[in-house]
Amino acid sequence: MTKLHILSNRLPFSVKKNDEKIELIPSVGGLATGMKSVYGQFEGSWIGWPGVELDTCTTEQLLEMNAMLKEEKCIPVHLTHNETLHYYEGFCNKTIWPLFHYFTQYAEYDAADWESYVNVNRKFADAALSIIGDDDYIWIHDYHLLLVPQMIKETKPSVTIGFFLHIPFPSFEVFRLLPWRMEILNGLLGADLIGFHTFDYERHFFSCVRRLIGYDITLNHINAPDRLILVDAFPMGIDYMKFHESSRHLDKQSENEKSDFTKQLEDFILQSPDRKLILSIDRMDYTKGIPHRLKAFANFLQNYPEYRQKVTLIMLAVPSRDEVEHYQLLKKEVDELVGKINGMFGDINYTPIWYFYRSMPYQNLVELYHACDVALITPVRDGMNLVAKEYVAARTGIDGCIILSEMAGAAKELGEAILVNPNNDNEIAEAIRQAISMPADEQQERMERLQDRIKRYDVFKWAAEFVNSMHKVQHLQSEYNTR
Ligand code: ADQ
Repeated sequence: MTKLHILSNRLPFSVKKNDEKIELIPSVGGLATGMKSVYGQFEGSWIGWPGVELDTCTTEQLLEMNAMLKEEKCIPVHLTHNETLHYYEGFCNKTIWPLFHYFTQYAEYDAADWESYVNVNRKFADAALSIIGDDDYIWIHDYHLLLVPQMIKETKPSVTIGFFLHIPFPSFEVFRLLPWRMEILNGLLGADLIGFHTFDYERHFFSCVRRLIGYDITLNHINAPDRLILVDAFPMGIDYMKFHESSRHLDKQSENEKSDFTKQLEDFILQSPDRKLILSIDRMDYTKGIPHRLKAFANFLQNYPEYRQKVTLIMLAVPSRDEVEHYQLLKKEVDELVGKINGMFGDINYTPIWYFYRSMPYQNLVELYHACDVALITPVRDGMNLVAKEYVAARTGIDGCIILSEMAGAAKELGEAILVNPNNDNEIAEAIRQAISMPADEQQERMERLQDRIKRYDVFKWAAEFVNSMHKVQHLQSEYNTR
């Protein structure tokens, strides 16, 4: 039987070490959910880093961890502290992440980080090569593993390799800044199918391939000397029904079934029923546009004093990559801005911004999506942005408004949202006013269309379409080779 293997930086489990005991915690992220659906149909393994550094484990812990992961069909790629420092924190998060999100001034070009990136990609490729059969499929994920397609293709050319990039692919003028641009492009071109969230990223990729490598491209086929490579847009979806049903459950639950969190939210809304709640949720990342968003909210309160006391911004920021300096500086800036705005516009009865710097359990996340009138999502760059889709799925009263940055991949699909330029504080302030005063029938009309679309192209459809295209590319390649 043909097998489909998955390769990603992290496994769908996090390993926790409690009092020397090993525990596997399943990941609830979109990728793990989507993959489970295709994973069940094929035999195969998931290859990735279990999330603990090799140097911190005893031999017994390592053996126990490997055995537990094997039960889950997971193959660990163990990384040392030095590797997480140079490969992950270094090349992935200080070079590729800022550059691909157009933060060219943040990108560092460090030869030691690059060397580590090559070595770790080789480790992942070797782990895959040790288990894949000649006719198997392998689906590689994201910017951590850009060199792996070529490394596998060179050793096992008959394997069908798919690669999906979860972040933007930048324009040629930005990509060309990378000292290792040729190695990265050639690494990716080892794949048979390359997927992006949007057509724009695909277009930028084609332009880099044309200008740097010189391959001919017809429609969405790259005509490489040895084979055809298919490139396409696969906008990632979410598990719509999971969010929608969880939210429906909130509508139906009795008073004593309600969580403390829901009761507190309801009490707060009851104190002032015409109060509007605006929700902001992201990882604490400079690409997410959090300082601009806060300044825009301050502009809104400044320009429309009649809404003071009546609008609260609930801002959740999940700690992320806090070992990297730019993230520490961002956290400081956000802390200060929240303090400044609350100090400026708040009083004993009114706190304009509720700020939580932590991860939230899924249930609380749904309760917030369910309770808030507006989602304010204004990244300066974002490959897709799943929060926007989760908010749509969790609206059961078919009302609610989204203010969405045009720089998020999701904007291509969510045309009924209020689209804004995330750098324009005044435009965002106006959008907030428009959202909280939008007539109910207009909200409903927009939300129904959004829900139809997000429901139809969910994460299961996304994963299935990618795998179908892996089948399709095999046929295209055999036609191409017999020409
Ligand atoms: P991210 O940059 O992490 O993903 P996003 O797509 O918004 O961004 O996904 C964040 C996920 O984290 C969502 O599922 C959300 O529910 C969850 N989350 C956010 N805040 C949380 C909190 N406080 N507590 C718990 N969970 C929280 C990368 C790319 C994106 C791309 C995705 C998928 O940067 O552009 O959409 O991959 O391809």
